[in-house]
Amino acid sequence: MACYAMKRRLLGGESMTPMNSGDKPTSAMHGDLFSEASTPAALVPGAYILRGFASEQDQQLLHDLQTVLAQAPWRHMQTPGGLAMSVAMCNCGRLGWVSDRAGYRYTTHDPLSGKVWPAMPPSFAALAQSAAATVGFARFVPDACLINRYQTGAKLSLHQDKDEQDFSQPIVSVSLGLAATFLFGGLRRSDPVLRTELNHGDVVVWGGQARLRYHGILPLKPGEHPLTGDVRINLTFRAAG
Ligand SMILES: O=C(O)CCC(=O)C(=O)O
Ligand SMILES: [Mn+2]
Repeated sequence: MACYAMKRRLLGGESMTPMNSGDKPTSAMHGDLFSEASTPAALVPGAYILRGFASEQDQQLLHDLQTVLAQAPWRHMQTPGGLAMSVAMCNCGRLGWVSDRAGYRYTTHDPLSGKVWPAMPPSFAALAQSAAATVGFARFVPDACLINRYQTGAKLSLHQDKDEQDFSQPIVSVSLGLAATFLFGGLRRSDPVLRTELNHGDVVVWGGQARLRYHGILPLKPGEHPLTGDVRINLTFRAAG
């Protein structure tokens, strides 16, 4: 219990103002169709949900996250337009994704500390590679892990992951803690959007023809998770450089 309390202190942060979403999903996914643990289910061609794939390693992942956070703390990056993002972020791996007034890009160094980003914990890399291989991306070697922390009301608007060099490599996205609604659209922002609930331990992998699909997260609902407290943690793995 003491261990959980410590994790929750380190995972938590300043309070956030709830935000409203402008996202309007146009069709619904049925979570119960995809509830069997670790059986990959195709969301659309090239995109898969592996329910509970990370559940067994959850404590290890959260433990290793503390080591990363001790070197690169949470921060709310600025959008190029100058607004603070509602999701708090940090990075580990050779490359880290950053956003500021100059735009979106990958850097080898944390702008806050001037030091290289913390190393990617072996538990992170192994999980990402194993999830990717399970759905056919056997050569995936992530060099970047963007770590997102959602507090109540935090959201990620529909966007494409397109700052990476090689779109033949997939995205691997791991959910820990509170559940959130994942939006998965098409190749244009205006395309219809599927929605599905992402729960603790779920992993989504998208690549191939799905690699550049728009996606996002609806504002996080308040809640309490035994391992993360009042937040959702997402680990997004990419082969960026
Ligand atoms: O939190 C998530 O599940 C998605 C994160 C994401 O899309 C990103 O970091 O680019
Ligand atoms: Mn993304």
